[in-house]
Amino acid sequence: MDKYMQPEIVTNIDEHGMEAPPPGMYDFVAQARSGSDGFGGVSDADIAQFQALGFLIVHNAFDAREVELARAGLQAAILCGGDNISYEAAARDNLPRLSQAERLDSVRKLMPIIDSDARLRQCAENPRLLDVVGRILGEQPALSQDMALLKPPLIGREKPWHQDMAYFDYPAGTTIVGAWIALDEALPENGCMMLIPGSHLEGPALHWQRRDWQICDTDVQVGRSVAVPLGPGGCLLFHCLLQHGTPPSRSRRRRWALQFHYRGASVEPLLDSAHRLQVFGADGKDATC
Ligand SMILES: O=C(O)CCC(=O)C(=O)O
Repeated sequence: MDKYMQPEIVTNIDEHGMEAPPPGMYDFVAQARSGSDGFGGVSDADIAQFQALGFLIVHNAFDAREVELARAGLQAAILCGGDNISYEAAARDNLPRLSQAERLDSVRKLMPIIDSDARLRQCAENPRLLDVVGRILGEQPALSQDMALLKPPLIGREKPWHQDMAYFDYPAGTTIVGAWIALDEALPENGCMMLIPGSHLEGPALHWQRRDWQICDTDVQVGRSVAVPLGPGGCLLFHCLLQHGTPPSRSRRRRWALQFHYRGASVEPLLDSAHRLQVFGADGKDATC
C-alpha cells in the first residue's frame, strides 16, 4: 500500500494497554559497527573517539565463557524472585501461573544485581573493563549503578530516548560512563541500542514524565539516529549525556544485557535531586512537550 494511503493512526496504545512510541521513533540512518576487538584492543584513538562521539564499541569484550557465566548468574537471580526484579506489564498479571521458562521471558529489569550473584559482580569488576573506563575518566573508576536490562521476545517495551545523567544526582560537569554489555545478539528488531552520535556535546536536554522519564518525542532528532548491533559479549561504552534509547522488540529472540555505570572514584554524589531536576526538568521553564 502506498504509505500516504495508510489509515490514520487513531491510538498509540499497544495490545497490552501500554502506550506505544509514535511511528518512526526508532528509525535510524546507519548502523555503527566499527569498534575495537576486545578491551585489550582499545587504542588512544578509540578513547579520543569516545570523547568526540560519546561512545565506543568493543566487540568480544567478554568471551563466550564469561557470557555464559553472566547469563547463568542472571537466570539464577531471576528465579530467586527477589524484590530487585521488574516485570513487563504484559506478564505481570500472570506471574503465579508462569513456568520457569516463561518467567525468564517476562522480566524487564533487575536492579541492583551485583549482590544477587557473584557471576554478575565479576562482570562489573572485570579488570579489563575497569582499565578502559579508567582511561576514559582519567581516574580510578567507582561503580555507581548496576542493573540488567532484558527485552523479552515480542513483549519487550521500548526504553524511550533519554540521557542517563537525567537519572543521576552528581555535581554539574561530572562524567559518568555507561557500559552496556550484550548477553545475546542485539539487533534493531530485538531492541539494540540506538544513539545520536555527538549529542553528549550538546548539553542536557529537557526530560518529561511521559511513557517514562524521557526526552520529548518531538525533540529527538531521529534523522541522526544510529543503531548499534552487538554480538553476545559486545560492549557499548557511552557518555552520560549521550541521547539514546531502545525500540520495542518485534522479534522472537530475547535480548538480555547488563548495564554498569562508573564515575571517577573522587566524585561524591549529591544528597538530593534538586540540582538534577533544575537542569533536566521543565518546571519553571517556557517549554512544552
Ligand atoms: O537496555 C535497554 O533497553 C535500555 C538501556 C538504557 O538506555 C538505560 O537503561 O539507560
